[in-house]
Amino acid sequence: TLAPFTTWPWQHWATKRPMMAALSYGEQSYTWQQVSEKVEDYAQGLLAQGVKRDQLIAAITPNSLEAVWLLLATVRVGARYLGLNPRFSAQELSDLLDALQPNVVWQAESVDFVASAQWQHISFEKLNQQHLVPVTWQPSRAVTFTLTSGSTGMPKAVVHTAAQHLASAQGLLEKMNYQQGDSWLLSLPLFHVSGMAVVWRWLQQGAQMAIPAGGDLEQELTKVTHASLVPTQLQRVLQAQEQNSDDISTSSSSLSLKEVLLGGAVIPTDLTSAAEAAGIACWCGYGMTEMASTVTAKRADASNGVGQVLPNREVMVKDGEIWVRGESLCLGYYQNGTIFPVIEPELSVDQLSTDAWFRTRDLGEWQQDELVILGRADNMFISGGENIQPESIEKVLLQHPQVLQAFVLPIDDAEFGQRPVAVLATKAALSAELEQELANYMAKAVTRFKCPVRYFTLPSELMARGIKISRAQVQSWLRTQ
Ligand code: 4YB
Repeated sequence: TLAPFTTWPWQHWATKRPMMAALSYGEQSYTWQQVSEKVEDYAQGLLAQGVKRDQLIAAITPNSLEAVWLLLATVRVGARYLGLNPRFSAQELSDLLDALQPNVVWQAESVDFVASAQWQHISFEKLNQQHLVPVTWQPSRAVTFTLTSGSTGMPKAVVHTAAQHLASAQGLLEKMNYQQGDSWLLSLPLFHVSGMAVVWRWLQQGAQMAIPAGGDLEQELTKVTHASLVPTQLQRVLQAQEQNSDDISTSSSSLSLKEVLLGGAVIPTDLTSAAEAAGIACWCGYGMTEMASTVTAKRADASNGVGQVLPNREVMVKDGEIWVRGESLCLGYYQNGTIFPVIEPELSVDQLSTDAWFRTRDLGEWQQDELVILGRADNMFISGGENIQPESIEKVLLQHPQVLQAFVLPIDDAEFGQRPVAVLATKAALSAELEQELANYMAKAVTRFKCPVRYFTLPSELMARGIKISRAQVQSWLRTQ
């Protein structure tokens, strides 16, 4: 039951509710009418610079008002938007541009990287032409390429249509309550599916979206009703609140928040109960780029599951692995100018069928009607003949009051083949005493072979360059220790 858009969602809302607030950025705000006009302006600008339908526009930018205009204008002219993390190294960015061959590149002024002159750069020069944009609303057109980093190698570019994004949004919004007067903070990057999904929920619902204008997340959260957060962001917000708890004005500050959607990584129940106690209604989600974000969700409770499957998707657990499909499943991965199906090669009979399942490589099980994520198949290692699923140990470490983030990784061992070590972010610095305390705690909590044999401090240079710390990067840092 998708909202029957017969035109671009922003034009739909510009007709239905022209004067209603739609978008805000700091002190600036735009009604649906104004959003629609801006998108037309920027679309004209793109056409004037030679952008054509089906072309690929790479945007190297943090979240900004301009990034949102560019995204919508790209969709408007029938082209495709590819967001690139401005904090990638120059080498990584050049490699990605070489691999994906965008037709044009746009970089925010704040971005240091200088893309080679081989790429045509576009700008936001104002254009007063009144050309007709010769593209009509077709929900089945590919509109976005969203990068997803596998466990190794180059990130993959996941291709979605507008219909797939809207199906994802619509299904989630049957559970979460996001209405016309509500505002969802674009609190995660547009170059990641979690940020992209915020935009499509906004478009689906005709509600409001807020683009953060400053660097202070806690401050931004006081102005909105909804936000998408990874668990570490919520953790930092709660910590900041704790520190300000003497100050009445800030301690009650996040109470305009009605609902927060969490996801992207293990969501500790300690964290959600602390947030709920502070008056923040938490939703726990499980999703992935290929499915245009959330697949299952629930209101946070005492159990560590990720809830039930949302409308428009299906989940199957087969031999301990999670498989997914549905209306939000992407068209495929983009490589060498072609879109390849994301489904497994061994399922080639189904390859062209619309009901093929995507194998997530996440391990999971059903517990009392809800899905529980047990880790990723490719993280498993063997120590002295025993299978070790690092996430099961990380979960226990995270329950220790001093532990903020935990990675359990294998190191080579002459006797056991491999043994687990822990790389941690802790509240207080990791002293010999704290290490001993953790070792004692773990000895009581898990079987002997699962006890980390060493503890390391997570180096700050590995922390959050994107929205997640890459396990592969922690592993390669560990090799240098
Ligand atoms: C998990 C996990 C979980 C993902 N427990 N492992 O709109 C949203 O749904 C949203 C809101 C807030 C924050 C993030 C999101 C997302 O979209 C997250 C989607 C995502 O992380 N996509 S990804 O392609 O970068 O990674 C997918 C992988 O992440 C999954 O295959 C899992 O391994 C892991 N993951 N949610 C444990 N709740």
